[in-house]
Amino acid sequence: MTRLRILHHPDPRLRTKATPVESFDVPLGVFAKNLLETMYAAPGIGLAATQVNVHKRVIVVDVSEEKNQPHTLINPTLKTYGNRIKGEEGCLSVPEIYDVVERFEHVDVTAQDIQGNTIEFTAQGMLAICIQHECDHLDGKLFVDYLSSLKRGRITKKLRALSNSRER
Ligand code: GNR
Ligand code: NI
Repeated sequence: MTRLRILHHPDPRLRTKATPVESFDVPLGVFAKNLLETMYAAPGIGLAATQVNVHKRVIVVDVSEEKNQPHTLINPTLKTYGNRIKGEEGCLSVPEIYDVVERFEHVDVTAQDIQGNTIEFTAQGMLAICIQHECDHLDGKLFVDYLSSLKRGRITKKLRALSNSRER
């Protein structure tokens, strides 16, 4: 059981664009397992490698009630379509902040599994929202980027103060 450390906004490392996974080796499997454990422990419904300072294109999600439907997606690409739906989002890298973000209702996902096999599926609802949120992380994007600059500025200031108070 290894819990990885989650970076908090405004840490500049969260802005790194992740690079594709090329080796589907044992260390990748170990990392994916640790990412999933870290997500469940947090607790969260998704986690991207970027958030634990690993800049490779790996995400994990589990939106099930029972927490028994993990998806590990390597090198995910999305085709989004349909209506835009508003939902309240939070992020483990933006602690204690929740706000409404618009996402697409549907996504076609193409990714690889831990062995490098191609997987394709369609998602909607919370799974679609979560996958869009996680894929944004891999491109260095956070949900607060969709908010007004006024709101984002307030959030950044608040989290900076919080991290300073924890350091000292
Ligand atoms: O745990 C999480 N909940 C959540 C709720 C609404 C929309 C997205 C999310 S993802 C978040 C975990 C996280 O930060 N993943 O990157
Ligand atoms: Ni997040």
